[in-house]
Amino acid sequence: MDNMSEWDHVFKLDPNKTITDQDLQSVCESGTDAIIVGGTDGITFENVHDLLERLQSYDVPCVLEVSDMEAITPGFDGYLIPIVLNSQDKKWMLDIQHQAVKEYGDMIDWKDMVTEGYCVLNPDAKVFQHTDCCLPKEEDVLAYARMAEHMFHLPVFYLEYSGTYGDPELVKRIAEELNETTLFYGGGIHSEKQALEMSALADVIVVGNIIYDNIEAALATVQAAKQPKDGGL
Ligand code: 1GP
Repeated sequence: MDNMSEWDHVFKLDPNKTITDQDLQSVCESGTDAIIVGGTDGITFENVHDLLERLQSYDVPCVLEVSDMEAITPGFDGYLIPIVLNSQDKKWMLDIQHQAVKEYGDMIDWKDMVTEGYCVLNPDAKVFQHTDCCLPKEEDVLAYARMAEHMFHLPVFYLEYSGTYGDPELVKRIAEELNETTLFYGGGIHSEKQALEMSALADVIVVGNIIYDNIEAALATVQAAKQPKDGGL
């Protein structure tokens, strides 16, 4: 997990969704910087383990975004621990992480663990409802970003629009604010043009759903994200 600050593009695979061997191969050999395994619904030890086994044929780094303690599976290159900053329930910021450390603290290899400060901005997203989020205003998002960097020193701040394309102006404002913390943007990237736009602003773009809807469009986002950051549109 040492080189995460060098990532531009990651694919997020949902263990609860079906992907053919051919599409999985295309995703893994696409030139993406890493595969994140994660999702909100139906994540089990079995489906995470099955997907990891298939991914292990490829060289691409694979990290597990832990959404359910029961699904923590050994063998990943790293573990992302979400902390949902705009949740109204401290369970999603502190309590489940506390439980996980209490149970597995002796076994955790801390250098492979990265915490992500999530700010969820699509009220229709499953993750928004599941983690009982409130919709922050722009000034609130800015404050969360500042807290992530200056108060909590989180390695990652994640603007999560899962399922819908976000507001580039807001992403730009947050990107300008963060220096040490890596900015992830995820949500609704379905085309090369969108990938170019968001990757010119955020450090890392996360591409999810389109993998399952249009594999060619998904693959086209990789090269777009590899353009120089000041390339723009
Ligand atoms: C979801 O941010 C990722 O957690 C990617 O979003 O599935 O909308 O591409 P999409």
